[in-house]
Amino acid sequence: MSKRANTEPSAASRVGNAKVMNRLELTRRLIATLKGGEAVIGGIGNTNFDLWAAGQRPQNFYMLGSMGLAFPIALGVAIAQPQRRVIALEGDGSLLMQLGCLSTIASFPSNLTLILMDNGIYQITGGRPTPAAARSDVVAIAQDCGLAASAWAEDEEDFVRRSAAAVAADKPTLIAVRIDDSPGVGKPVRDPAQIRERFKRGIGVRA
Ligand SMILES: Cc1ncc(C[n+]2csc(CCOP(=O)(O)OP(=O)(O)O)c2C)c(N)n1
Repeated sequence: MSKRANTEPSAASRVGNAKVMNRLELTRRLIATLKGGEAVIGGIGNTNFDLWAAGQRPQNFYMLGSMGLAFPIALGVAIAQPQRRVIALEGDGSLLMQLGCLSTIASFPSNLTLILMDNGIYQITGGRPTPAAARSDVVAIAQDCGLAASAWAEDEEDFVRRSAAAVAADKPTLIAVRIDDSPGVGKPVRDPAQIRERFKRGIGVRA
């Protein structure tokens, strides 16, 4: 594990006793709890790769290209389909690109759950620490933005419990997890039109 990842005391102190976990393991556990129709939006890079590796559901959307768009795209899906539960997976560096979306999301009565995979680094582009890594608590930020029930998951079982409760709730919530610096595993097809069309069929807006 890199010395810059979530092993430094400064990072540990801002997230309490949360265990350092593995993105793929958590993604698999999350997918295993789903009932079937939930839309799942993966962010650019590793969250996307591990979502692909956890099983290629037609209700999954794999963001390519720009950081920070998983949560905003998921908000759009949640607004368009209020009966559907929507879950978005994003990296901590990517969220920094669109931090304001948390306030926007909190202002909608929403069927949306946000999962924040926090390794403290921009893993996929070389592992540099994010500017927030040593000083900012993303759960405190989310709570102050209005996502009041947001929380750190302490371990894998706590993650499953908290994410299932958040998905079932009628308000948007962010669940953050500390993760290690493992790269994502899957290799999603890099064809935006194909990803879009499959997702549209998966959520019933394309025959
Ligand atoms: C707007 C934008 N800036 C920069 C990049 C290049 N880039 C792609 S992924 C990435 C790092 C992502 O970091 P994070 O979201 O923390 O995920 P991790 O790689 O740590 O899993 C960067 C800098 C990009 N794709 N889009």
